Amino acid sequence: MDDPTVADVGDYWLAQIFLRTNGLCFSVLNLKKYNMKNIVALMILSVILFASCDNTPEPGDVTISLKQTVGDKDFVLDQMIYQTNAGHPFSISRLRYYLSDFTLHNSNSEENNYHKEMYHLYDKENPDSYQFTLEAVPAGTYDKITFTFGLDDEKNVDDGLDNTVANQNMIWPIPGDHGYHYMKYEGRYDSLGTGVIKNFNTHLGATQNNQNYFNVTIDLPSKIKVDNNTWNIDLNMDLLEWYQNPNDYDFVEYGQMIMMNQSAQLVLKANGASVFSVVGVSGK
Ligand SMILES: [Cu+2]
Repeated sequence: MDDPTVADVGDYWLAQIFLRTNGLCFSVLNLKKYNMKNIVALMILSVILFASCDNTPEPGDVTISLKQTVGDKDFVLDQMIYQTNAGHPFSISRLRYYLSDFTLHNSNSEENNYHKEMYHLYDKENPDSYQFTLEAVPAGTYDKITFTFGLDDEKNVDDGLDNTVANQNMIWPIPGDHGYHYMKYEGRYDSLGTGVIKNFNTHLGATQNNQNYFNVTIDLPSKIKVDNNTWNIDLNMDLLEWYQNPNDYDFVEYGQMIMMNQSAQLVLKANGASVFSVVGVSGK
């Protein structure tokens, strides 16, 4: 065999660069000669190997679908078919609420949690609001979610949200306060079933400088593995839970308007800890 020429040595290092660049995919390659023909063959081979070895996980989307129940009953408007522990049959005429700042917890490493600063307004009267999507969630395995019920104190200021009619309709009107309602949950109740019908307005928000939003963390019933795919999480609000566990909330005791009643806000906030659950996870 002839001594290596200068060109052959150059070819050798080119080959080395290819080998090292694509090193993950090469285990054994024994090249005797490093002429241009071999280099071309090596390039083609490396492309093939690289493509076949390249299964780097890709981001995906996670859709949150907002559901509601009332105890063991479906949520329907304007039917007096529900009853609180305090003894009042009731119907529901309106439901709007904000959820914000979702975190997906990565079961491999908490450092890789996905966190999105955002807000979403659910409105029973607007089916477009029944779901929203967290886009381009990094690849990973996620096993629980955290979110804020309502709006944190950074968002919950005057003009803190986009200037839409829907947000305008949620503005918190109490003089000296700022921001938006976290929730408008309204209806009628039949006082202790006596036939005396009155309104209730479960309007939650930050009143008199008290921040009443809270965070909720829920373990997913099954893990989601994001890799170039779309997942759906069904997130349920049990509307009856606002009025029980741990406190039996009595419409009569707190009256029709609770926007300036911090003790009512605290009772409802405590009950709010158990209103949310994940009732379904699907994807592939
Ligand atoms: Cu209000």
